[in-house]
Amino acid sequence: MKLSLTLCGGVSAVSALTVPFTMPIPIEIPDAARIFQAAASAPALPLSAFPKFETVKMEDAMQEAAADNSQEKPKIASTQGADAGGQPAPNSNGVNSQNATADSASTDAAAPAPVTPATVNAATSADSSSDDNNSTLSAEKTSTCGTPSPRVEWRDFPTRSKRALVDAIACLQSKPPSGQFSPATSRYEDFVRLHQAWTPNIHNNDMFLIWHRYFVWSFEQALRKECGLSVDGLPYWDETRDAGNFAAAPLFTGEYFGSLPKGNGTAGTCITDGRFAGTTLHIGPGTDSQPHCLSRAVDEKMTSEVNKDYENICLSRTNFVDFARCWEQGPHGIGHNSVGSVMADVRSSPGDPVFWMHHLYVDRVFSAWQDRDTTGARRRTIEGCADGAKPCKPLTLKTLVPMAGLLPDTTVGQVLDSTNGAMCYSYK
Ligand SMILES: [Cu+2]
Repeated sequence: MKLSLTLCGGVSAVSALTVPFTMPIPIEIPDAARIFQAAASAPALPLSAFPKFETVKMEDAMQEAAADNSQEKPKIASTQGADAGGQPAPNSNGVNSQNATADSASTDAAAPAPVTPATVNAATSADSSSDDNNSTLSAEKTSTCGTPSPRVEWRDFPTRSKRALVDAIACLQSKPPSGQFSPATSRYEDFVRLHQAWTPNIHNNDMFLIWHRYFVWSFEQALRKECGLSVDGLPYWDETRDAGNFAAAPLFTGEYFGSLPKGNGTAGTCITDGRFAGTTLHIGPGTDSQPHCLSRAVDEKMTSEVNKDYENICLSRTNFVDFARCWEQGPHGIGHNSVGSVMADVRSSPGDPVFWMHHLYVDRVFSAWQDRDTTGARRRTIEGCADGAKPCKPLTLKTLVPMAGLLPDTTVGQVLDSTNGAMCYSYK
């Protein structure tokens, strides 16, 4: 089994999937232990207030890829991205060991909606009706959607569409929450809260790419249906074009996502320009929910690691599990951590709207990896684990991809091919 890699904290990379998809009650931190108090004007996050993304250095990823070619697979010796402030590095759940116990207890707790009994039953029946060897789509699934919605690089997205996009995101931030994702204070924060609550299920495991693909699609549908976004397609941000100088990337401007400043000592810098200037976030840091400003803290030395070489190392991996881990803990995680502050918060990073441009890029490369196999097999087959048991329950095309009501739950087989299933888009 390829996912036997042990990560820091001694937790198997797939053990995160042992927790069910339920909405945990937010962790209550006693007042005396609060890192900061809610203030009239929301403060920036101390950068030590949350666990960051777990990452792997490019040299280690390269070594592993090379070893794989020679049929030898050593463990990766070192990880980077340990928390600032001397905290322990996050374990595979993206939760540092200090609060891992409380966190998993919370995640296991049955919860306030949104996961309805119907959802849970759907999960059970979808899986139980599946043949565990069902890793290939049946022959009848050959039709494609109509005209796939085109996804293009940010620089190729029309100016008018860029404006419409940031307006629609701001619109979602101004809409009331559904009430299904307490303590979200806006419709936008419904998405942040779901990501925060389910982090152990959707990171550092084989569900990562698939779940986030459908999560981004769900967000897009909300922008369109609830905020009237009518642009053709969506943009992704090809971060490799700005490696080493993210701050100059054309989306970090006063017209769109605001600037990308360095941190402010041990805290992020509140964003005061762009469409999201002065935004107060209410989900995070980490598993908490305290008002804080939208903040960033770029590390350009780290952004230089989000480059084509690293992307190509991951793209060269020949099976899904190896590619997924390389990509998640490589440029995906490094991109998050290097934008910094809110974006570096594993749990609550969707609080920064640039999260979506980042994850569109993550999905773009996933799609490119799938297309590398010209037989289309990577759009029709899956492998890996659906839980953390040993031996694990195999991930199959019928494994549920739950979305807690943001969109109807679907299955892996409906998400693997973005032009044949639950979605309809393609990258240009
Ligand atoms: Cu995520």
